[in-house]
Amino acid sequence: MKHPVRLERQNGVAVIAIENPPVNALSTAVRRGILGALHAALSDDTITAIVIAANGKTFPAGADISEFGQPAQEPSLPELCDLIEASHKPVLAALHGTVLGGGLEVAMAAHYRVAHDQTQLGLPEILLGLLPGAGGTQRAPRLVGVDMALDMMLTGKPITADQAQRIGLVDGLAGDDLRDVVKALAAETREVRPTRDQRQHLLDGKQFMARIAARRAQLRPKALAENKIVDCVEAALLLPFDAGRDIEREAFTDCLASPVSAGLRHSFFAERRAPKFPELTQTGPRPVNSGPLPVNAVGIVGGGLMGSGIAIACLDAGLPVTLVEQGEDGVTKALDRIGAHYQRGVETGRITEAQGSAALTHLTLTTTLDALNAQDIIIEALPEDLELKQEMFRKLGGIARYGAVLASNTSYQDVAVLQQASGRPGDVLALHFFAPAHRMKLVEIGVPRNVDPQAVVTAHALTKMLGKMPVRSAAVPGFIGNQMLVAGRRAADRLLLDGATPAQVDNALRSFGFPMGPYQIQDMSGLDIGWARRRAQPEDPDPRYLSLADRMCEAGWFGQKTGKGYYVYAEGERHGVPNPDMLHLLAEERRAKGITARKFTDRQLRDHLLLTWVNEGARLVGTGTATRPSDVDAVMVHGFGYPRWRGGPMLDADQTTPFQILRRIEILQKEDPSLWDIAPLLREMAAERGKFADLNEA
Ligand code: T1G
Repeated sequence: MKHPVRLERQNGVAVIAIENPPVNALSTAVRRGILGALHAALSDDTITAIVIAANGKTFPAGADISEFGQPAQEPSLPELCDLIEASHKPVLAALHGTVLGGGLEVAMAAHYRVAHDQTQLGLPEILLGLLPGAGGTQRAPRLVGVDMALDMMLTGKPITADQAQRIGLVDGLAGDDLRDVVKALAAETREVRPTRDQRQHLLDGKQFMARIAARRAQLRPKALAENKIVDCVEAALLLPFDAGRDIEREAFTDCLASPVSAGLRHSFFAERRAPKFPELTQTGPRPVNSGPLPVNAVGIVGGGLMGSGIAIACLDAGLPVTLVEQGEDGVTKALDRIGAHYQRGVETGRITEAQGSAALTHLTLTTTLDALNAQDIIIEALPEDLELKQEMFRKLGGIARYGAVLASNTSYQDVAVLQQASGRPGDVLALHFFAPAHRMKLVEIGVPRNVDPQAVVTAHALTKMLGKMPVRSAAVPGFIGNQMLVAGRRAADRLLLDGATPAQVDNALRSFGFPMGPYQIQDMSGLDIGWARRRAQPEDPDPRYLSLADRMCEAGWFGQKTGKGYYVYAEGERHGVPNPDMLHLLAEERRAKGITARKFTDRQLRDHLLLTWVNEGARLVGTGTATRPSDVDAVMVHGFGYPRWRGGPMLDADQTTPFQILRRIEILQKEDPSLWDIAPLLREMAAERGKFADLNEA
């Protein structure tokens, strides 16, 4: 492996050049390389100044997050930063790209900093449930003052090079000649300037402490990393540098050990692992007729809620869209929906008038399906009716250009039927967007067995162009997300049958961190949707099937849209109160089934659903529907509001251990055999004392 750090010497200046793509993360090898180069430069009498720079996309974008949780390796980043700062020769940092976290801490330990004018600089550790652990909490307030330091650390948001220069975080800016500018500056620099000795922002202790108190008052007491950040910045004022740095070290260790940080770090990697489809290593995207991109024009069939949302996502990515709707009325409704989105964007200042109109110039609305004869991908977004979709794919098969990809936005129809209808099965797959499609990052790509891998790569490329996170699923009805959802709902309904109420289940999941509970969500999306699907399928033979939702729909209670569902909603209200008539129907159903209601604690309700999701996730991974357990986590977090700082059900399972999970499910299975079909993979994991994380590198 090429050494990740090189030392170049020129005209008395030593350049320590880091090369550890893709983001020059400060791994153990990089830290050792920097240390070795630093020692060599310090002991070389011909060298009068040292430059730290990086090749490739960016100056280090942080510590190597993948090393956290492993035994610490010398030199630690804090030690390395202290050695850089203690250099008896001036050290200058040449900054470019996204200088984040530990990367910015290395820069702040240098004596001078010059940034390329397009550089972003930030301390985003809070997004990982951490804090800057390499001296950042002590050096940032010394360089930029208490307010800016706390802003950067508590929001995690980067600032521009201009802002950084204005607040004194960098001493100067440069263009593409950054490296030469910094080398020239180094050649004439003789003075060291240790950041730890900078005191200009610490002189007004009273004002500093007032700012600390004000910030502390805004924090939730349980927000560990946020409170620790304020404590460390307070120490920067009150204590000598080394004592403050020791407090920071302790605080960092506490945060690193917290479940919140474990969950956020898990999510960080899960979101980057999910888009790693096997097809990407096999082939490239489909050839296109015109344009430089894998997708240069998109066709959409259906301008309803989903079709319009998908159109907006494509228009926002600068892609021309041809949207086909039925009849002039359909076209008008679609245009109203899409136009209203851009109108709202202009009114709220999110976009300019010009941006709104530019996006709309890329939109062609038509009633003519033949207009879809040139696009690189066509996305069908019709209602969930198999015959309707089948007929559409039959038509598209004869209209779409040779090589175009045909994607269905279906939630749970059988993609194989659409492949067959199209007459070109190799071109057909599913692109399951989540509503609202222009905002939700998650897109499930449903991959049928006999689809052409190039078509998958083209669909994957489109999702990345839209700034989304593609997750691969076998093309089975419901893919990953809806199968997890249906399993959870089935388990929740069993809890209602046995004595819980919808409000109790909703409250239990909200206190776990979900924004909404399953029954609130069903009221919001409309109970009639699930009802229509159930009526299209054979009657559920399960004696413990809860027919409450069917009874409610028969009574015309569809949820928010009818003002009555699991909850009753006052006019225009989105928050309802439990529907007493629903509770009456529920009590009747229990009586009819001879069930005496029992009490559940929040914890019991929550654990019951968690165990259901883990078992279903294990089934989806075991059957190859999902590629890896962390994909199931990414879908639950980004599709259904599972708290991102918890990582997901499969991470939760690892923290309990699959062995324990199986034991607990076996107890529940005795009480309710038909609900618990234990996934073979879970049994395997338990028997081997393994962890689901062992399968994440798949
Ligand atoms: N460590 C290890 N791997 C990293 C990494 C990091 N810090 N940052 C990115 N990667 C990997 C990522 O997993 C992916 O891998 C590839 O790089 C491209 O990432 C002590 C404790 C820099 C803005 O939080 O915000 O320093 O998929 O897809 O969209 O105080 O990566 O190729 O195998 O995101 O161009 C603080 C996290 C760390 C920055 C680039 N730093 N990274 O975005 O690429 S903690 C961060 C990002 C720390 C110190 C503390 C983004 C990016 P793969 P990507 P991108």
